[in-house]
Amino acid sequence: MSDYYSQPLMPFAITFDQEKLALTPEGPTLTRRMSDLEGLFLDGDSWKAAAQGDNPVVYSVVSSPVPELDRELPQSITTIQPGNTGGELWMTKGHQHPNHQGEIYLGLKGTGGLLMFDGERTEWIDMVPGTIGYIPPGWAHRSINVGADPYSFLAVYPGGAGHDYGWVLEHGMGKRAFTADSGVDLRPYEG
Ligand code: M6P
Ligand code: ZN
Repeated sequence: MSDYYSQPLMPFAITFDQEKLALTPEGPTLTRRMSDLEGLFLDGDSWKAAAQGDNPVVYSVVSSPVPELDRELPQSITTIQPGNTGGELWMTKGHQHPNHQGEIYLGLKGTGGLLMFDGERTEWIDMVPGTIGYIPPGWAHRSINVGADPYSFLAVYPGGAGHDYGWVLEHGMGKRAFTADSGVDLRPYEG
């Protein structure tokens, strides 16, 4: 692996399989279970029961083999399962980019939301297949599945962007997304 990445990458094609929502060639994959989402759901008791119970997979991330290095442009597909914990819709951990670089998300399948927070303002973009959500520099971002089926999106981001998860634990995301009879109930963060 390290030898491979020590050479500049040559141009290459990546196959996007629309059925399997997979990228070939494949890079690293990431699976996040409920136990990986400590401190994120408002209802900590429900989170603990789920994490200590069947500890379901909440989301997974597959990627192409473009490395997370400065000036590279990695891509990944995240699939969030449908569900809620204490009424709060299943979501990614969410992160800030330490050097405030931008990112784009493209909705692929299912319905979701892109929640962004710059420390003061909160923005929400409804994500359906074909929606490009633009994450400007300095906005922390979290994705949420608002539907009854898995929600998948493609991300393209600067390789040196990094993932600051502590920022979200410290500052929150401005709002939380809960189940509602129709759509999503966005509530102020509190806790
Ligand atoms: C997208 C990208 C990735 C990110 C993933 C999961 O695919 O933004 O960089 O890792 O979503 O989100 P998180 O890292 O917040 O768990
Ligand atoms: Zn990001």
